Amino acid sequence: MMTDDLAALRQEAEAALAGAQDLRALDAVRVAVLGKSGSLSGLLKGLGAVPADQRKERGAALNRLKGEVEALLETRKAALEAAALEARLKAERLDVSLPPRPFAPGTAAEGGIHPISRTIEELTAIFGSMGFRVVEGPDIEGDWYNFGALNIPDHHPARQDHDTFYMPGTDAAGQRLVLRTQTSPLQIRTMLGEQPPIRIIAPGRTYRADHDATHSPMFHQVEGLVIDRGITLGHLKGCLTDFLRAFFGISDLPVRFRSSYFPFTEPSMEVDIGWNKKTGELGGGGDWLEILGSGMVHPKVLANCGLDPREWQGFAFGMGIERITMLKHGMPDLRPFYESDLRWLRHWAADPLAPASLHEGI
Ligand code: 2NM
Repeated sequence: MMTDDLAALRQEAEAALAGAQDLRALDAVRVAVLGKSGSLSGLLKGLGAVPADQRKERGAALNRLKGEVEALLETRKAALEAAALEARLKAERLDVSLPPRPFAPGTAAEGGIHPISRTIEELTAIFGSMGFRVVEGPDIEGDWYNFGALNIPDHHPARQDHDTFYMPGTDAAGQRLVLRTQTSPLQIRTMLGEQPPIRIIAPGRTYRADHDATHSPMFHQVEGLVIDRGITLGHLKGCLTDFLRAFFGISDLPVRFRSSYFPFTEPSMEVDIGWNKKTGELGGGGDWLEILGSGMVHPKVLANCGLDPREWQGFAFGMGIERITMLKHGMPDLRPFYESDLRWLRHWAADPLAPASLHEGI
C-alpha cells in the first residue's frame, strides 16, 4: 500500500511530466525526481531512519514507485520525440522531383565547361563509340618523338626556331627538348609501347611560335591513329566522314577528300566539308572548307616504331580543336578562348550537369 507522501510524490511527478514540453524540460524532471538529490532519491536515503518493522514494505513501495516514474519518463520521452520529428517534417521541405539549377548564383554548379573542354568531351564520346581510347602525354617532348620519328627531315621548315619553341638542354637520350608542335608524339609513343591493333585519339595542348587573330602560340589539337592488318583508305574515309557528321550534327554534311602531302603519311588527304561561304552556314552551300589533315601512316614511320609495314597498316589524322569549335558554334574570334573574360565564358560555357553523349545527340 502506498503511503500518503509517496502518492503525493507520484502525483507531482505525473504533473511535472505532463507539463514538460520538450526533451530538455523532461530531463529536468528526471533529475528533480530520480537524480542524486532528487525527491525520490531523498526518500530512499531516508529509509534507514524508518522503524525496522515498516522498512521492508516502504522499501518495496519506493522501488515500485521508482520503476513507475521511469516508465512514465520513457513514455513521455517517446511522445516528445515523435512530436519533434513531426514538427521538422512539417517545417523542412525536400522536393526530390525538383530539377537542378546549374547556373543558380552562389551554388557549387555555377561554373560551366569551357568550349575547348566541351569539344574534347564530344570528340571522346564520338570516337569512343567507334572503339578509340584517349591517350595523354608530356607537353615537353624530345625532338625525335616530335619530328624525327615522324619522318620530318632535319631541314624541314617546321623544325626552324621561328616556328617551334625549343627548351634549353636535352633529355637523357640527348634529344633536344621542344614544346610539342602537334600531338603525334603520343602516336609514336603508343606504337613503340603497344602491339596492334591500336585505336587511339590524342587530344591536348600544342605550341607554335605564331600569334594573330587566327593563331595562338598555345592551341589544342586532336590526332587519331588506327593500326591493324588490312586497314585501307576506305576505313579512313568512313571513319572521318562519320565523325564529322556526328560532331557537326548534320547527317548529310558533304565531305570531300583531297590529295595532299605530309611527311608522315602516304598517301595524304586534306579533308573539306561543305558550307556556304557567304553566310558561314555549314552543309550543302556549294563551297568547301578545309577542316583536317589525314593519311595512311608512312611505312617509314611504322618502321621507326618497330612495326613491319608489310604486316601492319593504318591511318592517322589531325585537326585543330579551336577551329572546329569556332565553326560549330559560329564563333568569330580565336583570342577570347584564352582571355578568361567571364562574359564570354558565361555565354559559351556548356552545362556541367549534361555531359556530351551520343544518346541525346552531340
Ligand atoms: C595530321 C595529318 C595527317 C598523323 C600521323 C601520325 C603518325 F604518328 F601516325 F604518323 N600521327 N598523326 C597525322 C597525319 C596528323 O595532322 C594534321
